[in-house]
Amino acid sequence: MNYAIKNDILCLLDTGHFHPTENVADKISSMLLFNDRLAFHVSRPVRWDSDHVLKLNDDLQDVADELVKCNGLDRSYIGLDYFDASINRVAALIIGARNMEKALLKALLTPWDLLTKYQDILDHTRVLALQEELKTLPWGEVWDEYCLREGASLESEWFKDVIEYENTVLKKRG
Ligand SMILES: [Mn+2]
Repeated sequence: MNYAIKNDILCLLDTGHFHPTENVADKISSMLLFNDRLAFHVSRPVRWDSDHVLKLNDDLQDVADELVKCNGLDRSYIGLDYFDASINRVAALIIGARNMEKALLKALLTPWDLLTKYQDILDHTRVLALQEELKTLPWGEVWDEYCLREGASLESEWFKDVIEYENTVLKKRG
C-alpha cells in the first residue's frame, strides 16, 4: 500500500486475500485520506482460498457501509470475479453481482447523518438502538422496486431463467 501511494499507483484491495481475522472494510476510511481513488476486487474468502461468490454477509456489508459513509463511492472502482467452478457460472455472476448491489443499497438506505449525530453527542445507546432497528427495516421492498424499475428479475424469478438457459444453450455446447 505504501509503495502504491508513493508511486501514484492505484491500490487494489482484494477482499479474498487478507488474513481470515482481518476486516478489509476497516482500511477504507484511512486509505481514502491518502489515495485519490481506490480499487476493489470484492470476492469471498474461504480460509486461505479466494474468489468465491459473494454472500450478503457482514464482511460485504462492512465494505459497502464504509464506501457510502465515507463518501467514497465516486472515488472507487468495484470489480467482481468468481472462480468457483463447482456452481453454475451464470448463477454465480448473478448471485455475486446482485449481492454487491444489495449491500450498496442497504448502505445507501442507512441514515448515517442520524447515526453520526448521536455519535457526536456521545449518545452511544441511541447509536446501538438505531443500528439494531435498521436490521429489521424492509429494505427488500426497496430492492424489489429497484429490480422492477431496472427491468431485472425479482429474487424468486431469476433462477428458473438460469436453468432454462442451462438446458437450452449451455448443455448444447457440451
Ligand atoms: Mn481475487
